Amino acid sequence: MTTLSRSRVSTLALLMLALALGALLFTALTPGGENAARLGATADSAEAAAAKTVVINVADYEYSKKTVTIKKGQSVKWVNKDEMKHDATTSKAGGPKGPLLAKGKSYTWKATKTGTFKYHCSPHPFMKATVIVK
Ligand SMILES: [Cu+2]
Repeated sequence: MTTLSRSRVSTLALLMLALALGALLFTALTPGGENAARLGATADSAEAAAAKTVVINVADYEYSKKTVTIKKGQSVKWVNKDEMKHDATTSKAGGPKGPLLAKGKSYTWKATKTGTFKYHCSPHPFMKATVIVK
């Protein structure tokens, strides 16, 4: 073997190694075809669900959003950030009727009827807000 061909061989070997490493890295970093499709679908549906849910924080005896307008089929999620327990409830049929939430707990209500739902907090009737479902 001449010096030239030996160097050509080692260059080829290096290239092969680089390709193999690259392929390995690619495999490690990107999920396989079927998995990718499944992961994509999961991400999409999670995203769609998130887009359909309006989050209202309850803090300092207040609902963070006084009026929210959503479409039928969308959800509203109340998250209690207070040490005090709160809920979000209404006597109106089809409206939210959440349980008393301890700090960090949440209640999700899916709007199945159109209408204007004024709701309040049972132990603190001065806490009021409205969800409009169109
Ligand atoms: Cu309250």
